[in-house]
Amino acid sequence: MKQYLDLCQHILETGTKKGDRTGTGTYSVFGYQMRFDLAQGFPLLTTKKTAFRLIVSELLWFIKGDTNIRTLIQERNGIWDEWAFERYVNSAAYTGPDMTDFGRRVLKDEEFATIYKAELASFKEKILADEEFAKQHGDLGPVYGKQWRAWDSANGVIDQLAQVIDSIKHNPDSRRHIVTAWNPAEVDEMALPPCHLLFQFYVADGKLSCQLYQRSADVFLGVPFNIASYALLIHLIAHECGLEVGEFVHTLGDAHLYQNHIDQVHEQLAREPKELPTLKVNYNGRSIFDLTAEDISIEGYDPHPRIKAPIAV
Ligand code: DHF
Ligand code: TMP
Repeated sequence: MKQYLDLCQHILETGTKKGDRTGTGTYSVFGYQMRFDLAQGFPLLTTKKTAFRLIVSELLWFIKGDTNIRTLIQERNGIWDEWAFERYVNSAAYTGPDMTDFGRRVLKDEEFATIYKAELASFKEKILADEEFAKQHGDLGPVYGKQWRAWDSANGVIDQLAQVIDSIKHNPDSRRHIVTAWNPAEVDEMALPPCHLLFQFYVADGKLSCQLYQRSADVFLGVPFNIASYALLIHLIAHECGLEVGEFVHTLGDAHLYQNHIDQVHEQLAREPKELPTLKVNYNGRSIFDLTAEDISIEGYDPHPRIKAPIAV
């Protein structure tokens, strides 16, 4: 995973100081590409323990076409909590303490952080306990799962994922193996417009490759998840189509390090990468649409310890 460390180094050396939507501030470069040969091992960071379990849970959630965080919370996956919570506190239904600008205030104001944590915990409890509440307030809008599996069009609902798998199987040479999550008609309804927004598959020499365009990349927190998630997706689709795995090509638009991640990045850069782990999937003749988290695991993963960092909301 030298590619990833090179990206961090590149941003530290050449990045421009740039403001951003969250008010955190970043160092940013525009346009960058990494390549991962999946035959060389599974690209899960070894220089920082990365929660593979959460990556699997999120990817299966996309694949099932789900957009509600209830499923994630049931799987003890909190990675989308803040974005559902933000919608809830901005809705008429919310009557609790003032949560304006909670993402920033939680970092600066300890008293507020306590109130916020309690409020978020009770929100999550309600999502779990009350199905009706979850339907209303647990949904992130028409995000990835919706666009991948049920893009609304004048000609009916389009299952892009099923279609692309079909086209890889039956017309491997095609240059149109594309899935896009960027639906301009619906972007405004999404809790967060898609960051990983368009991917294309490519078949050559019996191997399946995929290139992703990511418009915005939180290099310390988001990108390690994004790399492993798409690597896993390639493995699953390759198996489904009777192909070997090829390369993951990761193309980034605004690639940034948040200013409050810089110490953590230096700590990580000082570490020596270790051997990459191996992916194990128990397919048992099932399709990509029927796999569960228990079927997917990683072997030989011996990373350096986790490095914590605050997420910009
Ligand atoms: N916003 C921002 N600013 N950056 C993101 O990467 C991001 N990613 C989203 C939603 N919004 C985002 C969805 N993916 C974490 C990782 C990926 C992710 C959301 C959150 C994260 O917090 N990772 C931590 C903790 C993981 C854990 O709970 O163990 C990490 O250290 O990897
Ligand atoms: P933005 O919508 O203003 O670009 O903010 C989104 C932030 O989330 C940005 O820092 C990129 C980051 N992000 C990732 O890096 N990967 C992801 O998968 C997601 C959902 C977000």
